Amino acid sequence: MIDRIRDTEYVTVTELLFAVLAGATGVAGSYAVAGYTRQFIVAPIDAQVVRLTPGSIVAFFITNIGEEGHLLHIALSFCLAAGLLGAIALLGMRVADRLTQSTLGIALAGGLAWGVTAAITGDPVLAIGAGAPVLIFTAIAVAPTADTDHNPARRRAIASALAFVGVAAGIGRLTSEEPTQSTEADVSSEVEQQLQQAESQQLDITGDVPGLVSEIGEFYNVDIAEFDPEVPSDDWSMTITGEVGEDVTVSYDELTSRETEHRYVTLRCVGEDLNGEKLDNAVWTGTPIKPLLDEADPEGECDCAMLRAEDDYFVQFPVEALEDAFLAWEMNGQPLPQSHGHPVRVLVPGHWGETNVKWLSEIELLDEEMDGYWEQRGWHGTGPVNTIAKLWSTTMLDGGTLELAGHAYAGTRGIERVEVSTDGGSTWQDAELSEPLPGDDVWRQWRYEFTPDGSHDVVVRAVDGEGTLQPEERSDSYPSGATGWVRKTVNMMDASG
Ligand SMILES: Nc1nc2c(c(=O)[nH]1)N[C@H]1C(S)=C(S)[C@@H](COP(=O)(O)O)O[C@H]1N2
Ligand SMILES: [Mo]
Repeated sequence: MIDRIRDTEYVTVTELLFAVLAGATGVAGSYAVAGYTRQFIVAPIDAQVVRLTPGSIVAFFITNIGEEGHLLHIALSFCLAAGLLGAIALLGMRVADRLTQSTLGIALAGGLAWGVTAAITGDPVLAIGAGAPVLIFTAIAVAPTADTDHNPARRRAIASALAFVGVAAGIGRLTSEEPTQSTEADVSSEVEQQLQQAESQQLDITGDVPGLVSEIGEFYNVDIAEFDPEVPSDDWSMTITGEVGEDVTVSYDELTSRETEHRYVTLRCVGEDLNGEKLDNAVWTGTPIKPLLDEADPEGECDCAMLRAEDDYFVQFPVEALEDAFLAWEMNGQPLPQSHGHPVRVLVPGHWGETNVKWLSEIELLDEEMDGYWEQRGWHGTGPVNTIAKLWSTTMLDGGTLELAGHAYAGTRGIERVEVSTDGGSTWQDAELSEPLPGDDVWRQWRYEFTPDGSHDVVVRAVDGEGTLQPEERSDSYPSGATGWVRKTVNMMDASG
């Protein structure tokens, strides 16, 4: 009723409904053609949301919600994207109504939805994915049949919008999949040798524990942005600038033609839980950064460097730590995957994950210290890693014994010993350890088998290569990395996996 006696001044319920449908299908259409990439309309909006969220709020979410906090900004960004496209559709409907010019209104809505999406994603072709559904639903909305209550046409529109969103979500999933390297890149014989060495030194563990080299698809991932930068190798360059004798810029070709090394390097995130799984190891191919730094001739007052990346990430730490660092362009013999920093990332031996800048674009030598992205948010994660022994599996074996296993890591200090207690810490035994892999910054696997008798309070702890025992005192990961010994109560009956 309201619809029919309305004044053209006001937005009708029907129009609002169709605006919502246009917004939702526009986002879905964009996802279908672009996948979960930077060309998806939500991506640039999310980047703005992340940029504009004050650090104190981010720190609050990290401490109170943790990992799932990022779902909030993603959900908000989806709503903003749908709201933007919906508002554009509504504008088209109002123009159609006020000027009694349906075609003009429809074209305006479709054109604006396309244009705005193209402008913010930078991809005019894929922006059609957002523009087309907005145009179609604006057209349905201004058609004469749409404007009555309890209209089957309206119901049909809702049903088809839902169906469209469903199908588009399915297609978008397929579009999102990182192209699998169909032709495995030629793995150099040195990398092949290192992968084999890691495999041969692996302990014979029955439980589900990663090998000494993590699979690329299983290597953990921490990104400040929901959508990874896409940087073609040919477009990449990195500049060392600031307080230097001379700016030095290298292109990808120049970098990869320098002295090449293959190193085992382990990474661990300062934000992970004590027994968390943000700890992995790979064989990385790259070149030492020291010769490049020497060319630039750092002369800053504070001997500190600010590293910046294509995703606007930045982190600052002493030049001294940078001198031992490595610029990597391959991981386990494959080109660096997009999610791990393609085309070039930094690997800093023994320091927390956050210093290992992905998608590196600039190294600026500073005159005075400045906080990096995480330090602005209260973390202290640029220094050396804490010592940790993980208890990643407890497995009942056929013979009635219980197998305990995991990895231990202490950065450049190395791991000398892992000790296991099955009585809550009263007595300790040495675990079996994998032979150390060559390298300054590599984890070791450990394994311990015993015959359980009822319930056991299992505790594990490591001793680093300097003979220092992993501290017992417990603290949360925020702000300086979790400390304490991993403990777990195991019952003979329920131990598995
Ligand atoms: N450019 C950039 N580099 C980055 C990050 C990031 O968000 N952006 N995250 C850092 C953090 S907190 C960690 S723990 C490691 C994780 O590296 P990975 O995702 O390859 O495991 O990358 C570091 N380098
Ligand atoms: Mo991290």
